[in-house]
Amino acid sequence: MRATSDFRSDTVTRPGAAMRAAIAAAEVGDDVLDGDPTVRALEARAAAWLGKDGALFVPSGTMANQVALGAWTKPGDELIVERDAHVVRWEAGAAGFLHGVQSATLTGDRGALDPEEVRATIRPDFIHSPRTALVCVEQTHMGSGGSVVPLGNLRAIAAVARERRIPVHMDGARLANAVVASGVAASEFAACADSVSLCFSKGLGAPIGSVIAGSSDFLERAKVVRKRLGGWMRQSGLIAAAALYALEHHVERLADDHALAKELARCLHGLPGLACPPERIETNLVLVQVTHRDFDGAGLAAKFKEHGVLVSALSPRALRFVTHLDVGREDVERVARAARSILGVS
Ligand code: TLP
Repeated sequence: MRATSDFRSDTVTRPGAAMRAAIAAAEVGDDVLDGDPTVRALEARAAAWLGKDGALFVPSGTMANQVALGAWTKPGDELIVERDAHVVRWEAGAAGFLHGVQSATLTGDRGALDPEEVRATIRPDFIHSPRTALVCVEQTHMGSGGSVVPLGNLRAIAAVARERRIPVHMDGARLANAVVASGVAASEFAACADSVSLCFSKGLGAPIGSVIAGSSDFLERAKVVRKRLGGWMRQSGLIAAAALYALEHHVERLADDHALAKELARCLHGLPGLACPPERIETNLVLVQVTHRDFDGAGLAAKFKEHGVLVSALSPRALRFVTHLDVGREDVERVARAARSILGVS
């Protein structure tokens, strides 16, 4: 049994022996001067998986999103985005800070924007209005607990945006989870967007790295933004090798994480003051609503820690458990035991 069972995020995984061997064996070069061969291989492989012309390797999912925003917008522009999206809630105001753009936020239904609301939010061509420069979608949608935004909805959003010649960016940090959960190809989801980010350091289990993919025209502009943000790295083949390994070996196994997340929800749902209906768990995130009269989210997380379980308190009323490569059935059993002990259930 591990000393702690870490459910805070799927970002916590550590590379195993085979991934470390791939890192050690990586052929590298100076990516800025000559192109690093392993980075190029990863970019080509990710672009093919996403059905895009190309992809750029960047250090993080946040940078992938911000490279896209910088490539699509000008200061004074506006983007349309779901109110709980990572780009507005979790990137420290980067859209305004880095690019001078503001966000028109809409409330989604488990991450899905209403196409008619998007249409109504697009600004008219009017001197007093900001220009609507971008629509952002997120797949899977983190804020609603890893829900898969349906392909039909993404297509409808893309149709509305394209009518008005507005590009769509997809934050696909956990796109691979959506692919495995739905059976829809990554390229089908990605076809609904003009740029797509994809993270290797979440459920795919690599230590570092994301890509931002799109058309050749988009990538020309994106390269300049990556350069400005300091995201063009040198012998980055070392980390790209881990990402390549992850893309080759860790996609299908995400189904195990999804099954484990459902199992975890079954253990917790209905305990006093906790709700996380298992039928709502679609991928590897379990959002638990906390309505206990003695504990808020942070209080419960502290109690879980005493039992060797690490979990994130996303708000006073919500805990988030995330399943990944480095937790298994015995860790879920530990959560169940801990919860019963904390809540006094025999
Ligand atoms: N999300 C992290 C935290 O920032 C909340 C997590 O633990 O879930 N898009 C989405 C949808 C994400 O969930 C994240 C990371 C990112 C982008 C940013 O990725 P990084 O952390 O690599 O910058």
